Parts: sequence; structure tokens; C-alpha cells
Amino acid sequence: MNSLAFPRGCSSPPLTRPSTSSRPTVPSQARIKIRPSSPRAAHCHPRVARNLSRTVAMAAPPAPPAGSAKEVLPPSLTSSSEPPALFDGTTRLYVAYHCPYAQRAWIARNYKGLQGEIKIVGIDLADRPAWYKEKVYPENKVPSLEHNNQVKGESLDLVKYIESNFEGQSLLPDDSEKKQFAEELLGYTDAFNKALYSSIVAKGDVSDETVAALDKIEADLAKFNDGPFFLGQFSLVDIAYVPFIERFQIFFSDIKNYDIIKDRPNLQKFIEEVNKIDAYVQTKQDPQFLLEHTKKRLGIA
Ligand SMILES: N[C@@H](CCC(=O)N[C@@H](CS)C(=O)NCC(=O)O)C(=O)O
Repeated sequence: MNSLAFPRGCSSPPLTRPSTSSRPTVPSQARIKIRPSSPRAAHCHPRVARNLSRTVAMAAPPAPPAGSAKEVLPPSLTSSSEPPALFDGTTRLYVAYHCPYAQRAWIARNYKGLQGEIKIVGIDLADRPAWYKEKVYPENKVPSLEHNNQVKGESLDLVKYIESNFEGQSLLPDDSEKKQFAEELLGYTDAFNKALYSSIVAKGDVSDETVAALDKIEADLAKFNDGPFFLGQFSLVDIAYVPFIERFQIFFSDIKNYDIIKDRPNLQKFIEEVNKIDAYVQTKQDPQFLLEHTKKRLGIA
């Protein structure tokens, strides 16, 4: 772990979950304990503390709406876990709790109120059960959805599939112009993610490409002048972007000392308002975990 490893016991604890009473229950396998990597970190070096308070201020989500119940999630299944009773008629959404793609389908399922109909199955990607590839989803990725004796994948397809094949609040407005814009925005998500990740993995300042991608989103949020969401109502476009915006806010703050919402009031409002939607808040993971996991994966010291 690097010098930004987060110490425990600092006066303002970094990136930790707020009170557990307001958080979804996450299985222990989905968490890691971040230990101080060095005595320096353990004593809250001022630079570390500065970084921490900065990230905390930006990343800490507000409490979920009053009265929202925590969903108890099952522990992630590992190579030593038996498969569930596959193709027994149960609809299952296979996720990794920290995966932003899986989070999209998970938010859609929550927003449509399908907690009773679509069962979440956590998969430990680092210790993946062999049966997942062999019997469930040959692409061996998450998310996948087992429904009607078939398994489908690809997060954006799944969000649309959930919208079209299940009851619940609509994830798309009726307006045809907005529907067309939705397709455009969905088509841009990979480019957006690429433009942002490129700065995270590169040395030096945030690139013009990254800034332009953020500015584009800022402008897109104002297209219909009926924010805070892209299409005037919470929709599958918000679902497509929010897991990544959530992560980029954390990563850019910590790794690049760059505040993605500075001078972007629409993005700031979007983040503020989306954090009031329980279907999304229920899927959020510990920002500190997301940061460390991603740094490790990308080989960022
Ligand atoms: N295009 C896919 C990407 C899914 C994806 O890459 N998921 C990652 C986890 S975040 C995964 O399963 N990785 C496992 C692997 O690539 O072996 C989607 O949108 O669903």
C-alpha cells in the first residue's frame, strides 16, 4: 500500500462508511480492512490527513431517505461454494458488490422494487467459483441475469431487459426526444469512462480529454433544463453513469487532487440528488475500499 493508505484512528476517519444504521448490509467478504502501511501513515501525516479530509468531504454520501430498510445481502460465493439451485425458476442477478457494471443492474432492480423477484447472488471475482463460468455465464463476468431459464449479460442490456421484462417504476420518460437522447448518452458511456480512466493511469495533470468529457456531461445534464437528472426523471441513463461518476469523484480527488464537481454545478447537483435515491444508495460500497481496490488493479502506487 502506498503513502495514501488510510490510517485508522485519525480524528476524522477517512472514507469510512457513515453510521452502519444508514448503510446497506454488505457481506464481510466484500470488505477489506485498510491497515496503515507505515508508521508515518499511522500517525496521520498532515498530507495524508489533508487528502483524507478532502476525499471525505466529497465522497461521504448523505444518509439514505428516512425509513429505508437495509437489504441484507448474501456473502459472496467463492471457489469453495456450491452453486445455487440453477434454473429452478428463481431469477438471479449475479454481481460482484464492488463492480460498477453490476451496480447498474442492481440499481435498476432496486429502483423498480424487484427485491422480492430478483435475488442478488454475490460472486467473489478474485476467487471465482468454476461453476459460474461452466454453468451460468461462459463470459465469466458480472453482471449476469438468470431469468426464464436463460442467462444474459452486459450491464446496459440488462438494465434495458429489466426495464422491459419486469413491473415497476419506469426507467425511461415517454418523450421521444428524451428517448433518443438516452440512446446517445448510453452510447457515450464507454468513451466517457475511457476518457476519465486515461488520466487516472497517466502521470501528470488531468488531460484535456478528461476535462472535455466531464464538461460534456455537465452540458448534457442541462440539455432539457429540467435537472438534476439527465432526462428530467431518474432514468437508465443516470443508472449507466452514476457508478462511474461515484468512483471518479473519489479517484480524481485522491489520485489527482482534482475535484470533478468544481465549476460544474449540474454535476454537483446530480451527485447530491442521486444520493437521495435509496435504490442507488443501497448499492454503494465503502469509498476507501473502492479506491484501494482500483489502485491495486491499475498498479497505481
Ligand atoms: N461490458 C461488461 C463489462 C463487465 C465487466 O467487465 N465486469 C467485470 C467486473 S467489474 C468482470 O466481471 N471482470 C471479470 C473478468 O474480466 O474476468 C458489462 O457492461 O457488463
